[in-house]
Amino acid sequence: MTAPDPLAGDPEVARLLAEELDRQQTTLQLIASENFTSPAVLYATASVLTNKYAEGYPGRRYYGGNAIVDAVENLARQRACSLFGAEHANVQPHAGANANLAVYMALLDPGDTVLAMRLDQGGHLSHGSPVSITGKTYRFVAYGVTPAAADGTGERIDLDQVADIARRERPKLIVAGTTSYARIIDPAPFRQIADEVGALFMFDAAHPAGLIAGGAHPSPVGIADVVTFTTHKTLRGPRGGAIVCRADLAKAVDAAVFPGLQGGPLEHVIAAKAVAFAEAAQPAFRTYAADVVANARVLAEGLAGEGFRLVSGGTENHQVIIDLRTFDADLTGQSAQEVLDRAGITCNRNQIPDDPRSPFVTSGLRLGTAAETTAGMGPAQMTAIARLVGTALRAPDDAGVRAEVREEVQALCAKFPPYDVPATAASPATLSVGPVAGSRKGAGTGG
Ligand code: DSN
Repeated sequence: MTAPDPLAGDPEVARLLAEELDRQQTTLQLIASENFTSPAVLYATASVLTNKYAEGYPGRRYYGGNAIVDAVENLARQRACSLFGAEHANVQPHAGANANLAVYMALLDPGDTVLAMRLDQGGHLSHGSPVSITGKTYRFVAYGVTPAAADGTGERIDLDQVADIARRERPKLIVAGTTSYARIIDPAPFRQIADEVGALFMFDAAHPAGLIAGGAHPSPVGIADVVTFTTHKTLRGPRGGAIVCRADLAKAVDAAVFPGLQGGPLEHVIAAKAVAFAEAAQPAFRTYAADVVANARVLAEGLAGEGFRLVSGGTENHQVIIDLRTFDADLTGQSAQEVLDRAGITCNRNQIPDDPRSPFVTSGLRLGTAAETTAGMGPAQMTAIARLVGTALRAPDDAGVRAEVREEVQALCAKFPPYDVPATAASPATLSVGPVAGSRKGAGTGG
């Protein structure tokens, strides 16, 4: 007997969810900040915990009925600490930007100086962009990357610049962490610079959190004073943020998240975070993290072979950043993203270092391998994807070429669907509201 469809009474939402499931099953998901969660994570996210108000922290809530919620949040905190070897975890931030803002609020006074990476160099809006509350509240000064070099050794975080600016500006906080950067970030030199100038050190691990948990990248925990991360990118959990820090900073960090910035925590998402932390502690996740990086390397080689210039000459993480200008001087990131979207290849445009175009138009594209590695794709598929990207972008206005690419994409996705449900499932609710009907395919064997 099939379970009744909980959305049968709301065909409009049911149809939209089914369409989105179909989109994820039949097109390539190459947005570097996305992933496919396990059905267990989906199940927890859709659980009755969404009904519960729980302002406060375990043992200190402002509402009754929180004994079970306390156990859920304690479990998530313990699992986060154990996964990252941290002294304290706050799992309440609704997003990475909230986590970053909470750390600033915990450690700084308005107007204090912070040194972080500039947005167009690979940093994040919440690292002091003038359009963000972070840039409006604190005095951010910015570092960037070294100039591009023909041999691919440039476009790395310019640590000399970080040190020079730190000595000159004496920031209270130094931030390491990026949103569009394809290299390993070593936390050690940042620590050294922070110590030299008497600054605190925050590492924003939003992108590499899963690679760190899986042992593919060095961990900043224990080196940085505070580490923020998102749970939905390489870490493959529900959409959200988290903070781990030294025990002596716990009180300030917790107070900044609540009541400083947020109201009631999303305990259903916190339960899903707990599930994801446990999944990331499994040996299979180490294989997954290594496969994500290996796949990105193959994708980068393939794209270089198609004639694209890659920012920093390649990759050491899950991202590949393309500078489109030498491939086609007239092709913007915005139009390339649209062309690929129509061909069934989902990615996002991105500014490249010193981009002459605006953040809305851009000269770059950012691709990531975290999601399709989860779906089970490996090196052969990465080589095929690079070819398909090259083919589509060499003929951006050719509908025939686009249709051919789209057909090949569909065939590829049919072999590696992220979820084990028919591509035309009546309702994706069967994936998320128990009993869980779907399972996730692949799960990062890279095969
Ligand atoms: N969404 C993040 C990313 O795509 O990297 C930025 O906020």
